[in-house]
Amino acid sequence: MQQIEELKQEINAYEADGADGAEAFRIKYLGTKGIVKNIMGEMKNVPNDQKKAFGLLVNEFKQVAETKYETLKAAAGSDETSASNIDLSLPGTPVTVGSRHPLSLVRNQIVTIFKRLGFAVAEGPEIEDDWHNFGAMNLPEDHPARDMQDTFYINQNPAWLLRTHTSSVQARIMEKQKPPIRVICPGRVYRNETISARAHCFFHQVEGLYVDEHVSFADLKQTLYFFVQEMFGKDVKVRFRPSYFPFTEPSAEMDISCLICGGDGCAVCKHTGWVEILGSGMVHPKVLENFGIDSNKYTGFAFGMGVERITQLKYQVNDLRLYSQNDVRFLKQFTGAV
Ligand code: 2NL
Repeated sequence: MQQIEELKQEINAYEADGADGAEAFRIKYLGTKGIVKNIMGEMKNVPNDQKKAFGLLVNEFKQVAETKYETLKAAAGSDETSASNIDLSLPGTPVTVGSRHPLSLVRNQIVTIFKRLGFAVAEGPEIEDDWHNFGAMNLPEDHPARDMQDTFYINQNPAWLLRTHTSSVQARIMEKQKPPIRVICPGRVYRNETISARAHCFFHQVEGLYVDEHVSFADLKQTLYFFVQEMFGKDVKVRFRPSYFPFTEPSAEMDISCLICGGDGCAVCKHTGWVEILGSGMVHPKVLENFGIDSNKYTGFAFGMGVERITQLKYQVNDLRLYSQNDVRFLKQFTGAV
């Protein structure tokens, strides 16, 4: 009984800060292993003639503890909402400022340059049918690109696939629109590759198409030369190498002089002084005829480039996986880039 009296005084003098302090009080005195429970357990040791008096005292003690707990809890609640406790002179909580993804930055730069040349921008579905992705583009039925090993087909309906290039978007434009057509199509494309530093199962492409009367290979060369000068600076040199695509004839790949060594030869250009940046060509007459465009009256050029590749050259990103790992240490390096 003497001890209970001391504990009561201890409770009255108890000071606690905030919700955590109130909770600590509850656990100490009112918890399942707390002091109140403990004292109640002492009842069995109290002589019979004193049990009644002890019981009254314990009940009173319990009430004192409960009242104190309610008081502490109320004080903690009002603490948090009370304006007088806010120190307005403290610095604010820092907000992490995000930045645009490097691929978005470079795609925007590419799009802006072609817009200035009068190109419209078009987007289309990432899930396509065989016709828009392959057939209309003059890829024969047995072309290796159509192979399961190279293209993702949709299990539920193998007539659908993930587009392997954004040519399917230009196909949808030519379906609806008659020449003149001047359009660029940025977007994500998919290829069934084993992921490594140099290959991924998806990448980002910008394709362009220009169809009108009298469009020539000279137009193609000058347009793409203008593009790389705007993108990489006036000092850049270009060269075209003959190539092959089923949807263009003739076809050419374009190289630019190596930005790292200025053409002297280094690891990036594999000591050739040149790096490949895009594929291009004159639109195959069959592709035009697939959309009812008279290939005797109209000609066109088309090109396609990988945004990852352009970004690699512009920002020296040497592992493709960095683009999709979402590592902020990588992404933060592009804060402030426009
Ligand atoms: C590439 C190379 C290329 C095209 C894409 C194209 C589109 C139409 C008609 C004809 Cl609608 N051609 N696109 C032409 C040549 C090359 O892409 O993307 N390399 C990464």
